[in-house]
Parts: sequence; C-alpha cells; structure tokens
Amino acid sequence: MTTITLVQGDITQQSVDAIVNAANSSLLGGGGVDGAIHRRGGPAILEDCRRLRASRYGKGLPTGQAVATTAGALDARWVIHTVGPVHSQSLDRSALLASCYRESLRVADELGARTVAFPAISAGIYAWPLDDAARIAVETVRATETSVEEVRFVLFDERAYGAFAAQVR
Ligand code: AR6
Repeated sequence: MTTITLVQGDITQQSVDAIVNAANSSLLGGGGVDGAIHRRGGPAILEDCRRLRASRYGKGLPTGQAVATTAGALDARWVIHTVGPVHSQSLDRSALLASCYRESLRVADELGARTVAFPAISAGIYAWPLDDAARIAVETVRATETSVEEVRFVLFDERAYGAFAAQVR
C-alpha cells in the first residue's frame, strides 16, 4: 500500500529518496520548482541532464515521460524529471498529466525509491487549473501499482495544499 501524505512547503527541503521535478523538455532548467531544484541541488544535476540530452534524449524529454538524475546537494538520492503538459482550453491533455505521475513512479520503482516527493505538476507556469491538477495527481497515484511506500505531495502555498487536501479526504 502506498500512503499519500501532504505537506505545505518547499520541495527542495524534503528528505526523501526521490524528488520529482516539474521540468521542461530541454531538461536544462527553468523557473518554478525546476529553478529551485537546480539552485539548491547545485551543478551536478545540470551535468547529468546535459549528459541525458547528449545521449538518450537528443530531442528532449517528451511530455508525460520521466527520467532520473543525481539529486546533487539535495537531501535525496535522485531527482526524477518529468515534463507536464501545458494546459489547453481546447485540447484535453489530462492523459499526459496522469502519465507524468505514473512514469515518475515507474522510474522510482526501477531505482528502488521508497519515498517520493511530488510538486503539483503543471499547476504553475503551465497553467493547469489547480483543482483539476490535484484530482488527476491523487487519482493517478491511487490507481498506480508501485512499491513506493510514501508519495508526499509538497504544495507551495495554502491554496495548493487545500486543493490536494480536498482530494485526499
Ligand atoms: N516547492 C514546491 N512547490 C513549488 C516550488 C517549490 N520550491 N516552487 C514552485 N512550486 P511550476 P509547471 C509550485 O511552474 O507548471 C519551469 O520553468 C508552484 O506554485 O514549477 O509544471 C519548467 O522549466 C506550482 O503549484 O511547474 C517548465 O518550463 C507547482 O509547483 C515549467 O516551469 C508547479 O509549478 C513547468 O511548469
């Protein structure tokens, strides 16, 4: 059984086996959680990301997929980078958002990670409505078979925390 826990705070301060990054396809950094993870984790993460770009992901990491790197100076063993979809009014991209959670857990299983921290993927710069992002996140984790023992959603502010709490109740 996977336990879902909720924390309001900064994902870069978490002590877990793996921290999930809401990255972009370039894997070369950005704003939001991505910026915070690279800042606190230090250059080793970017070095791993550059190696991935030079090898397996020459065209970038596709939306909905996930890949692991070192966690550098973070209090974790790995960062799992995943690329959320940009929210669209006209297209239903929710399967891609669900895929981010599923694929991140699959990578976590491959690594042997038992505790995994997730941000609210796509709910920031990628503009996914928070309540819907929370619903997809919680439903997908609940529906995924995994050896991960704790999935910890780390929500940056009270509003995001409230949206996830409404789903976990
Ligand atoms: N800890 C936890 N949550 C955070 C943190 C933090 N330190 N910082 C922000 N959040 P976003 P996206 C919340 O924009 O929407 C980047 O430039 C934030 O409040 O980080 O998937 C990438 O490179 C929001 O609820 O990710 C991509 O280009 C959630 O994390 C793009 O942004 C996700 O917001 C990805 O956009």
